[in-house]
Amino acid sequence: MGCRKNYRYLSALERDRFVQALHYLKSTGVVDQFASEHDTHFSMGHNSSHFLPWHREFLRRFEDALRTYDPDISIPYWNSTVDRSTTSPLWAADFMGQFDAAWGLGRALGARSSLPTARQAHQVSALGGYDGFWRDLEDVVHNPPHPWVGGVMATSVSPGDPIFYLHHCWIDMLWAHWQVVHPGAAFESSGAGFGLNDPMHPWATTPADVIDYTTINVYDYPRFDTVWEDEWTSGWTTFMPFMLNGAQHYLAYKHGAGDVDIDRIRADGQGVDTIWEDTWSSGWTTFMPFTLSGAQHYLAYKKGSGDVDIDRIRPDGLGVDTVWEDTWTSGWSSFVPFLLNGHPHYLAYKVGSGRVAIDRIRDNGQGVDTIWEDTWSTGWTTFMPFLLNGTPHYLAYKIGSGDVDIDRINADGQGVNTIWESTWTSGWSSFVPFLRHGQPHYLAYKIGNGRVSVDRIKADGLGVETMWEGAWTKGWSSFVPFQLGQRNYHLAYKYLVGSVDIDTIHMTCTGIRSWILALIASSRSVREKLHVAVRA
Ligand SMILES: [Cu+2]
Repeated sequence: MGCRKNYRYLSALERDRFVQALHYLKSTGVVDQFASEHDTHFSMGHNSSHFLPWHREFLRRFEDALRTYDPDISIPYWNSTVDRSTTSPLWAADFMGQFDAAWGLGRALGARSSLPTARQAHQVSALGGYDGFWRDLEDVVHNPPHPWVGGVMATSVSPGDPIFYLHHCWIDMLWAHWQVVHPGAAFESSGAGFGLNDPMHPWATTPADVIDYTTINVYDYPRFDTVWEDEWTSGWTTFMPFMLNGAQHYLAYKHGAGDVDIDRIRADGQGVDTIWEDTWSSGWTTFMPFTLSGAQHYLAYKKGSGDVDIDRIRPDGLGVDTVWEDTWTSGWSSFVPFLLNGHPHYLAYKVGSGRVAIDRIRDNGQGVDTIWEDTWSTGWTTFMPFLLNGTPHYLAYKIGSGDVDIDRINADGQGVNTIWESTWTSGWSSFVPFLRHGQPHYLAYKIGNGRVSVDRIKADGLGVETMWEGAWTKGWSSFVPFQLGQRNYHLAYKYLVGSVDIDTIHMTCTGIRSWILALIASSRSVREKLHVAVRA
């Protein structure tokens, strides 16, 4: 039992150990044996309902062989719908790149065929029956990467190229995910000799023996499960999350009507309870939360009129009190909160003029002081704050042009430094931050076509890596990220139709690891038993 991860989540040690084990198995002839077995029994493992279980068993056996070199190895996976570049770290000399010349693989990356798309993978995964699922998974998603890599990988001895195992690990993961999402879908035989209890030559193993992937390995990848859904009125424009008395709350506001609610999210994530409601003037465009002396506050601003308030949320959540008000110039479109030396600050930006300022909120909440000002280009629509090595950063994005930056806020609050810039496709409308394995990640979403991506910020802040991509329905306008226990959630809402749901982001391997750690902490004898079980 192990944790199969995206190869990008391998530590340097795990990566090197995997590479060394591959070289070891090549030197002992095992790699060539596996390639020859795949060739000999090609018709057993392809174009039939045995395709998925046959390769699951094939991978399990190869993984067992790798574990004779080091028992902690699990095969990592390559998601070819997101990792599409021939200059990806996948093909670097310290990883898969070194095998091309060393093993005479004759690869020609990208010369023939093209990789499957996230939308194709999503469409296949949405199929309800096993018979349709395996056929399209094999044909549409599994086949193209073989000729895309080229050389040995494009032939029936493809397991002679180690990328085969990373590719098939991902295919197996898609099957595992499909099994979780379609618990009632039965195995369907494609013909005589390919049933649930028919042996998969050259082994006596049957599909029934491997149908439960959790008895073999678990997969580590972001998975979104809806835990609650409902229909609300349409028109909620703002959701400002905050914590009160240990519970997750948010303030919801309708820009058009002025309706305002304070809702509490239930401790199990199964819904929300409105604890206070009122009607305010319309037109508030920003609610930026911060804490002062342990009390939850926010700055509210109307982009149209320039009206600004600092309000304090009552300790019981039953309403708010205005502690300061003023009128500013109109047009401030973004407020990015951060802490400097424990004091709440924010960066404010006008999308129309490019005007930018860093302000410090006074300790008594009675107003703000501007400590830096500048003028940038216009058009930045998103600023997603995150911490890297304890220092406030943000990712800035222009929905119109796709320009993207990662900036670091200077320690004295006197401006920012751009540490990375690039250009993406246009149209990303939401960036929802969360932590995974202690590293900043975010979910990015396009309201126009439903495209969704989970990206990780690189440890040095010099760019991001896409870990997963998919397709949801269009029209989600607000995402409220929050945590319950160790688990990440978000509440998602569609402004136009009022649909709302709460999704949880699963982190399978982390869950298992923390379960094991809890057991280890609980007793020494359990630890000894567990040690035996984990090794077994
Ligand atoms: Cu294959």
